Amino acid sequence: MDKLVNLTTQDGVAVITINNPPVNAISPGVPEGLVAALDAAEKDSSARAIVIIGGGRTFIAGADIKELELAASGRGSGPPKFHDILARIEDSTKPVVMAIHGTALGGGLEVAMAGHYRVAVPDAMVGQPEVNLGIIPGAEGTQRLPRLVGVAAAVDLCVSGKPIRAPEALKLGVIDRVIEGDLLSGAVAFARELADKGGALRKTRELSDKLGSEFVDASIFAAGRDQARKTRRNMLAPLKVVDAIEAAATLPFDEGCKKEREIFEECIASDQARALIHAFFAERAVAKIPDIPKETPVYNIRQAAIIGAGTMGGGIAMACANAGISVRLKEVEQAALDRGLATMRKNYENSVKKGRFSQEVMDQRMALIHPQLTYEGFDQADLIIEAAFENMELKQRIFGEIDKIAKTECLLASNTSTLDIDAIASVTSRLGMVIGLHFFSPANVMRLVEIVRGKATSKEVVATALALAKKLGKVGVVVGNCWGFVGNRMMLPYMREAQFLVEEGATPEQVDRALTNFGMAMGIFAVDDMGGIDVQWRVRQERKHLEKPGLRAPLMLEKLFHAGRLGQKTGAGWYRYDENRKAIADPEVHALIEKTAAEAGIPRRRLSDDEIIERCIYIMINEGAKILEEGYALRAADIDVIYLTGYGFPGYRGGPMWYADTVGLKKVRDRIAELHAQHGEFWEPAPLLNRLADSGTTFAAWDASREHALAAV
Ligand code: 3H9
Repeated sequence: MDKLVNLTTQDGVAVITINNPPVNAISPGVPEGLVAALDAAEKDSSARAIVIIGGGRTFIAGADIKELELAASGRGSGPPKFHDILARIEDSTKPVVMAIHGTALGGGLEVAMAGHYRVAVPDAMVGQPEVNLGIIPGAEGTQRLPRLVGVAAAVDLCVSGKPIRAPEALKLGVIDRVIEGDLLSGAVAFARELADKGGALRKTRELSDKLGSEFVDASIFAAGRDQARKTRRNMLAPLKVVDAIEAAATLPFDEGCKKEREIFEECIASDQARALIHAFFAERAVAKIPDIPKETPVYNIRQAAIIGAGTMGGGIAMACANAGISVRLKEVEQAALDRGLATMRKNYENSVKKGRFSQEVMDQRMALIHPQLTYEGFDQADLIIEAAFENMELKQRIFGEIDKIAKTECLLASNTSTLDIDAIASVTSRLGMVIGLHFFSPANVMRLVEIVRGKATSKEVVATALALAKKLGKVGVVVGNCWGFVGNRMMLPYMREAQFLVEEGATPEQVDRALTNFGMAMGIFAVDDMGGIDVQWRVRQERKHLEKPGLRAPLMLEKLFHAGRLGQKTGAGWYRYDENRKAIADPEVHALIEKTAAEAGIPRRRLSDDEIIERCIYIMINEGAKILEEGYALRAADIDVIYLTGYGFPGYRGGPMWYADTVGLKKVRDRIAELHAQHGEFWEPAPLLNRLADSGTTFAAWDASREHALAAV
């Protein structure tokens, strides 16, 4: 028998175990192994029932996404087909019980639903997350799930892609029993009960009582499509999955399956699926650092200490507390500490109100955060994170102080978003223990952490930072130490170009609309107003001496700053804000822009949305190419992950570098060259971009070729 699938017996029940680590994906060989095991189990007269279980840490986490990647890019022999194995399971003459621990996701849940019954441990998760990959369930999930849970719940689960825990799955009807204690023994006992009871086997495909009526379902499908449009803007799969579920409610099972397959094939052939599958693997590749092997020892982070209880410090404290890490939170003044705590409490209360977790959980988390005005207890901390104001002198002073207090094996991290981590480390006696941990606001929510590796940062410290990011539920991306690191370094030219666009004739709202239509979570001017015009202004002052004389400088930032329009916090910036912080286009700003442009002799014209997108996105891509070649990012895909998880770049476009590949690097470079001719130096094509465009290749291919070279480091 194939070693991917094993067959044993326990108490008169055949136990089929899938062993395809790490997550028991349905790779080639697994369906074949399952069929062989089922055949053998049925022939075995001593086995009265069958249990299918996952070996290792999980049940089945889905179809093998590597297979889907091949199918999406037109390689391989097309997307896998699971119909035969599903029918084989469902048509088994002996009761089949699926025993779920870990996750049953996507194809994993689809296999489970072909069983006659399902049991799960309390913390198991089940779901149809395919929309996150730009596809729909393609193994009859859209047909079986509504038969188990009803049309409304199926629409919700498939459109949101969110997995649910076993107790909720039980309530909905996805599973039949929650097993406390040993899963296999519980599943075997349940299978024996079923065999004792006898009678016809329950086949999911034959159920219909939850499929509803045409009249009721119509409003559910309409609401589902609304939900898809709102929560998954511009995406194909979340809308299409509703069509597939509609087929389940209106067509016989086999025809519904055919319809599902057509839609699945349409989705997997889309740019969106390719981009989202790229994003899936890119997110996992970032943790692989060529000179830092997986076995690198890491420091155990049990106690953290944070300096600064402002927006960043408070958010980081919450992120730590959410992961069960106790935190000392230091401020200089009681009032600031009180403000920080009040904000944290309010954030937690909102989560409790929304039902995300209970009051008890909130109390536990708040109890892990210890506010204080001194360095008391900092000598016990495993990690100290400085989250003070973005100022080198201040940061160096703090690092000088904590270096004296912290124990030798304590990591010293700065949450700086732009500053030189080596200069910060230089005031300490432990260069190897210093690292940048650039969290993004709100730090308790945003998934990205840029891990800034200084020239002396030790491998163990980098490995610890990566492990910590994972523990906090975040994505840590290791970046080099240059101004703004990767994310903000690319953001600077993006913001500058957006200002040039309004000086030349666009309005802030036109630019923002074009960007959000492109898929960005927020427009750049809305981002500016949220972060604070004063913050931008201060960054500019610090870098003014680096600006070449004679080069065009954006004009509006100064004007807004001196007009006291500092963004949301003053009720006005690029926009005006009402009492609910809703942005409203402001004729005063339009007038100020027109006056500024006239004074500077900048001719104004009508700009197309296409030009806005090209100038905002291509300028980032060009900077990204420079960053890559200079070695501040390891891979183009790392830059993508930074923009997808920290800057609201749309997942279905795969990140800026992937997007450049899909447009075609030659096309991108030629347009950049045109803009260079029109607008000068800022647009000089990056040498790497020139080379890749000339040789007709892609950033993805460059990553792949370098991956071999890096592996040899
Ligand atoms: C589907 O099922 C389509 C069907 O409807 C029908 C088709 C016809 N395949 O995330 P981790 C790898 S679509 C291949 O770090 P965690 C992953 O790349 C699929 N590989 O662990 C990584 O490899 P490496 C629907 C997979 O504990 C390693 O496993 N299912 C797959 O943080 C560890 O992953 C999903 O969308 C896969 N399906 O999280 C679930 N899954 O070590 C996708 C994982 O070489 N998976 N790998 O970098 C997940 O959400 C998480 O991996 C999971 C574990 C929650 C399971």
